[in-house]
Order: sequence, then C-alpha cells, then structure tokens
Amino acid sequence: MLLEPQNLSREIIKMSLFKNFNFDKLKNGLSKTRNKIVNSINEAVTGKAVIDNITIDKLEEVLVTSDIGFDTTEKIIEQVRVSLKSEKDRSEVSIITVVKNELVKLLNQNQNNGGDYTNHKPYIILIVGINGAGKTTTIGKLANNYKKIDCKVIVGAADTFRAAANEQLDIWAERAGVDIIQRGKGSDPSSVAYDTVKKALDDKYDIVLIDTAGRLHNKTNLMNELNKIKRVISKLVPDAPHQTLLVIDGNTGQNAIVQADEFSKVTDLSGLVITKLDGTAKGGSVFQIIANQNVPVKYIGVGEGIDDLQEFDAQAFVNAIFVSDIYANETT
Ligand SMILES: Nc1nc2c(ncn2[C@@H]2O[C@H](COP(=O)(O)OP(=O)(O)OP(=O)(O)O)[C@@H](O)[C@H]2O)c(=O)[nH]1
Ligand SMILES: [Mg+2]
Repeated sequence: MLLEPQNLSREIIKMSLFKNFNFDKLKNGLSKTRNKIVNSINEAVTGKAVIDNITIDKLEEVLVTSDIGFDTTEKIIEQVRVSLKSEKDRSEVSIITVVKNELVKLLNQNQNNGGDYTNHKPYIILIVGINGAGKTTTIGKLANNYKKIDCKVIVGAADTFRAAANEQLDIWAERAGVDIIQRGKGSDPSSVAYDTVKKALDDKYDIVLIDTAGRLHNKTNLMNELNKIKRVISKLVPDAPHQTLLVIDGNTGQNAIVQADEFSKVTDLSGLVITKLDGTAKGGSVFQIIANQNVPVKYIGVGEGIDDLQEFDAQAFVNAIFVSDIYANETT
C-alpha cells in the first residue's frame, strides 16, 4: 500500500515506542540535506522525457557529492540501470522511485528491533561518544520519552571529567522530570554508574541512562574508563548494559565511521544515535554510516529541544528527504 506522507506519519506513530514522531519536524529538520541532494537530482533529471546515460552519470555525480559515499552510490546506480532497463517507463519519476527504494533498502540493512526495555528491569542504557556529539542532550530527550510512556527513569552523571557536565545533566533531568545520581567533579565515573544502578534496583526503576565523558586525558583512558563502567555495572546486573548507544554528530561526515570503529573495539555497540541532522546539509552521511557499519541507527536528533529525538525509520527518513512539490504525492 502506498502512503501519503501524512498517513505515513500516522502509521509510524502507531508502531513507535515514543509518541513524538512528527513527520513535519523530520522534514523541516532535513531541509538542508534535502536542498543539497534533491535539488541537485531535480536539476539532473527534470524535463527529461527519457532518462539516458548522461542523466544517470549526472545522478551518480550528485549522489557521490552528497555524502552518500562512492561505494554506496555505485550500488544505487547499478540498480538504477538494471531497473530502468526492464522498465518501459524511463521517466524522471520512475528514476526517483528507484533511487528512493534503493536508499530505503540500504537504510534497512542491519536494522533490528532488539533492545526491548520491557524484558529487563531496570533496563540499562549506556551512552558513549566523543565530546560534543550530543550525549547529554540525547539522554535528556530519551529520559523525557521514557517518562512520557510512564517509565520510572533515573540518570547517572558518570561524566565527572568536566565540572559543567553534572550541571548540564541536572538541568536535563529536571526538564524531563526524572531522578539523577551525581557526585562531584573528579569522582570515579564507575562508582557513579554503580550507585545509579544500585538505586535503580533498590527503588525499582524501569530505565537507567548513564552519561559518560567524551574526553579524558587521552583516548586510551577514555576507552579503559568505558570498559570499567561496564564491568562495574555488570556486577549488579550481569547482562547490563542492555544497550550501548554511540552518539555521533551528523555533521561529522566520513569521520563518523572512524568513531564507530574506535568505540566498537572496546564496547559492543547496540545502536547509533545521529544528532544535529537539523543543522546540517550532510544528512546524506547517514547512508554512508549505515552502509559501513553493522550497528543499527536507533534514533536521530532533529533539534535541541526535549522533543527533538525521533526513532529512526528508514522509509520516513527517505520520504522526508525527497518530499518536494514535484514528488509530494509519490511515496513508495
Ligand atoms: N541542533 C541540534 N543541536 C544538538 C542536537 N543534539 C545536541 N545538540 C547540541 O550539541 C551541543 C553538544 O551537546 P551535548 O549533549 O552537550 O554533547 P555531549 O556529547 O554531552 O558533549 P560532552 O559532554 O562535552 O562530551 C549542545 O549545544 C546541544 O544543544 C540536535 O539534535 N540538534
Ligand atoms: Mg555531555
């Protein structure tokens, strides 16, 4: 069944754990990325009654320069050629449909629905990532979302490296109306994590979110610290953390893959959160990240507000990028 964007968003609301999916917000957030990708595609294909090889070459150029990456683009173009060969309709709309379908297929690889919070109590989520990626903000947003579905939530301020880190998380905890465990700057991050999980067990919390530092004296320290946090909390809950989410700034582009590789070496990542997609034209890098990682994208950040975190949905993401006057009713 084909869905119009407005119906599509309604469908997704029904399926989502979080209630704040808003197609317009996603669409607006991705406007810079859309301008970069879709406007160029339009320029390449508009007005062509028949899509010829020159047009396909232009399309290839557009995709490669849209942070989608060379290998990924090659796969898409290959598919475009195959599909168009067998299609009688070689119009601009059909080429867009093929590209969109290929992009959705790509985004859906490695996606899984694992990590159901209802199977564990408390459900423990560790948030990692380099400094400034958006970890603390994402915790605030996640806390808010879980709170809204009536979970009892506690956050642990295990970023004890920066003095301001505590205060920042404290502000988010207050906004979301959830509890927090914090100690002073310089205290042992693992002991903060331990105390948070202990309190969650004692007082029957549903969700534990643990913030971590993005920078320590050096990278080895940081990675050792993350390892230690994991070891310490698994003394209390052997299969914890139930999720380890790597937060990546959507502006990062190619380097995102390097970050994911580095963190994967020390900790099993269960998902990625890609933030700041609202401020960047580099949203195309989401395709490249997914093409190069075995880890699913769980959430995307589309603004600085508490409601600006969305569960990642491949079809909605591609539709939001491709929504334009020309293709508004064309949602495969
Ligand atoms: N526009 C936009 N800004 C965001 C988003 N997520 C985070 N930010 C901003 O990014 C900046 C850094 O976010 P933090 O949450 O402090 O990042 P962090 O990873 O905790 O950083 P450190 O604690 O220094 O390691 C803040 O100014 C946030 O408001 C998003 O989805 N969109
Ligand atoms: Mg932080």
